[in-house]
Amino acid sequence: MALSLSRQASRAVSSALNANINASSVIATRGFASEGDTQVDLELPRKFLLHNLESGPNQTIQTSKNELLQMYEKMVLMRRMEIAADVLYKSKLIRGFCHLYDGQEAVAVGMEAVLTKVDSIVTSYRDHCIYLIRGGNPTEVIAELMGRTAGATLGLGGSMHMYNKEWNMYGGHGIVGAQIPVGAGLALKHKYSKDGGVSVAMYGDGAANQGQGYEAMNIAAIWDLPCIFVCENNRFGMGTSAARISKSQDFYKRGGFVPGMKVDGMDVLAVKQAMGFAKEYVSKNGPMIIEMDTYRYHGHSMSDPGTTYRSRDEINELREKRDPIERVKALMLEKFGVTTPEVKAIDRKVKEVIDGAVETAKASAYPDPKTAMFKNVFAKVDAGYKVRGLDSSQYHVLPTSS
Ligand SMILES: Cc1ncc(C[n+]2csc(CCOP(=O)(O)OP(=O)(O)O)c2C)c(N)n1
Ligand SMILES: [Mg+2]
Repeated sequence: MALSLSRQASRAVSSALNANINASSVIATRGFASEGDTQVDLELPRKFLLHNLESGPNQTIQTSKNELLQMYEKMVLMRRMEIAADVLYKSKLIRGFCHLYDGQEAVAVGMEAVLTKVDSIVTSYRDHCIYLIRGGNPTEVIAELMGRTAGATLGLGGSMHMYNKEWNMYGGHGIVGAQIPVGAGLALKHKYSKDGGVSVAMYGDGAANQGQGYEAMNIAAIWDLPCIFVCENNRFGMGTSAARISKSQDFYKRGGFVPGMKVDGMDVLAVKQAMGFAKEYVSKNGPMIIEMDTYRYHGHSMSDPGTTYRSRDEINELREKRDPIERVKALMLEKFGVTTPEVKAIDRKVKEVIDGAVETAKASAYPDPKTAMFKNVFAKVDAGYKVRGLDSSQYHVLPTSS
């Protein structure tokens, strides 16, 4: 899959930006900008749609050249990593489940521009880029996909179960919708411990039809939990379009009494603005839904070519008109004085990082079968292994030789 779009596509994206800029010199305090960056006011092209809210995020956002460069680099890193995974899968170096995130990069990057590591995230099986943006590196992701010990979970979890407690990244869940109540539970933790954090529970348009999400929203609303329910509406659940299975596709309204916002999930700055608003809102008032209007370029997983239930024209149109990477690139080139060689230098750097990650992952060993079988499942006791978490009246000891 080509990383960059045609010049014509770039132009289409840039005219869609409709950016109205005023330069001002303000010290950056948030996002990926650094202190002293010149901040610029930008008008966000797409209006936020609101549900049960008197007012929403400001349509004007402040950003800087530095912040955009960083957002661009992070999104290109994700895109290249997922494309590398596609290639490795087709060479049979990755097997089993593998759900790619390309197309949806602006959601991950825009959210993380606001969140801190005190905040928690829990997501579905489409987790590679969430792991990456929370603090992981491409070697850990690619090695995990290949089942190697250099992987995020030492090659034991695989594509759907990337996790890191240190950065409050709670996975990686294969059961559709099951992570939503976990997200509400994490919000309870934040409220109970008064650590100032919020919880982000991510789910898809398909998962939005699951009952447990609404149970979680109810309890989060009753207890005023600082939970942001992020519905990534990428228009499909496997090969079924949201239109076929969702009586209402206004996912931001589906919480009823829970306020919601619909956001252009292909615009990293809009996502950042919405997240900033939501973080403040849920910390004071209890939960909120953000529906991210986004699109997945790949099929549902590697076993789905993704072309039988949607047309190539639809995919191409999305890529040409709304690609999140091209949008930021056009903005930087046209309004922030970034040059094409600067952009190309980032692209080259990212390519080297991903090529290096693939090589390191390939050189990494598979887990020792005994470790893979027993670690985190069984605990060593004198006579052999026992199931972790059970007391001696409840388990039979497995002899070491088994
Ligand atoms: C409880 C449950 N039902 C069905 C499945 C099979 N399944 C896996 S992904 C998926 C579609 C989910 O779509 P969506 O929530 O829109 O997320 P996306 O894959 O688009 O990110 C289904 C039905 C499952 N894993 N768990
Ligand atoms: Mg979906």
